[in-house]
Amino acid sequence: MHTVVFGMGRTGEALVRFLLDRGARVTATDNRPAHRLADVLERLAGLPVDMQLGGHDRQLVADADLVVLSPGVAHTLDCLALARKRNVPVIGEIELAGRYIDEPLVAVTGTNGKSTTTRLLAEMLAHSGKSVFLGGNIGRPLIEYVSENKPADVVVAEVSSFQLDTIVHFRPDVGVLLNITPDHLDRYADFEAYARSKARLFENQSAADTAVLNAADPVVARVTKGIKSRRCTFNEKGPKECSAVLSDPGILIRTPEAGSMVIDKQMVPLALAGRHNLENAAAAALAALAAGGGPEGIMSALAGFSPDPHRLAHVATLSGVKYYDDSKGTNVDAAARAVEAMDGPVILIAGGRDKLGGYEALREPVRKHVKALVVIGEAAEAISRGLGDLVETRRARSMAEAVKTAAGLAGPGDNVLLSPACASFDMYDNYAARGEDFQRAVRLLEKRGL
Ligand code: UMA
Repeated sequence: MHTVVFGMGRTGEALVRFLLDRGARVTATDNRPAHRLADVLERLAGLPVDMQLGGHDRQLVADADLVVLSPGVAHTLDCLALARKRNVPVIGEIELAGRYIDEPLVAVTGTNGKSTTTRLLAEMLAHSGKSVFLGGNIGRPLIEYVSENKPADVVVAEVSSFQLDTIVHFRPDVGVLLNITPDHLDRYADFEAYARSKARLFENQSAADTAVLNAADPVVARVTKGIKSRRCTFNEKGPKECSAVLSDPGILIRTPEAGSMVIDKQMVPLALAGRHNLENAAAAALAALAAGGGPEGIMSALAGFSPDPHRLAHVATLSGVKYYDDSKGTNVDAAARAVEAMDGPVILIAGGRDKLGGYEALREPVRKHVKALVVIGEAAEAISRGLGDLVETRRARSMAEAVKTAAGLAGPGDNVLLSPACASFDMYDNYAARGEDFQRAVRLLEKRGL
């Protein structure tokens, strides 16, 4: 069995190990040349894997029996055509992993709030006494769970649209779709194609499976019209058989599994401030109940929850200016939410790899809350064009320069916010590396007493 693995990042490495363990002949390929893959090559040294680096040869898949793609590799690549023509399956990593997972699987997707909801949900199940594997787009490829062979009670996965593009039979017992707003339009033909990709989460579900859906999102409603799954909805106006209603005092949840429960707003920690986080908490609670969690576990997980280190994280307060790292704000909607969550005027640092959806959704929040913009990366020009008429806009060539410029524009009571509205890949390996660079630059200011 000859398997060709596309992409040699975190997923590719895990795939190679899994496939070799199963006795497959493996060829791995990556766009990047060997010197830019030194770490992974070192870790895989001595293993019997053929490599084709620095590009993907058209003939590479000619004698393959199976092709497995990393999420970052577009399933529309030209060189995959030959495999498809020969009826060789071209699948993604979550499809392959899903075929070996027998335990209950809960998968979370949506444009924003995926990671917060996925982590919260995993915590809710853990606090309900279940052993949980947490992985997928959030960090650990699902195939690592299969390789480890340490069965958990529940597998909780964040899944991206990229991962859903390459499924065939992938079928979560519980699927969560939080919201759909423009993102990744650099990879999809249009918004509709992106939205349809998200709905694929439910395409193999039956009435025995659960779909947790945002009742107030018209795009979610539209793309999930025909699904066969049992529906549990959050953002409902009034209670239904399986629903969560968000109101002033808190979240009213009703499910056939647990009856009624109320999550008092006072119980939701500061780390989950804002309406969107109440939505995330409601979705996580519905999914946790569907996967065997209990009300007590849900409440105690909520009480102890701490956010992602690059999601609206307060880094420092220097000369009365607060610095926030929201590097996880990788699309326009996320950045708009971050700007709106700030208390006081904002100096916004934005930019990176443009996702080509435009910056329209940021205009109103920028007009209302932003004092000045500092733009970085490949999208600097596009952001200046989209928002520059609203506020003073400066260009910076590095994160250090951006932070310095923002500091110069800020006064006591202001907030310097990195919420890029773009992907990080023009300047960094990932959003975490970008956030760390921002935090380093802020600490440097602190050290210099600025
Ligand atoms: N590559 C090619 N050919 C291509 C494109 C890429 O060879 O045509 C190579 C790159 O040179 C690189 C490798 O593929 O060496 C990277 O593979 P990858 O982009 O799939 O990255 P991984 O390290 O495997 O990480 C992936 C997810 N990355 C993406 O979807 C871009 C991670 O999500 C995920 O945590 C990880 O698998 C484990 O499941 C990150 C992400 O940015 C957080 N996700 C996007 C998002 O959240 O917006 C979808």
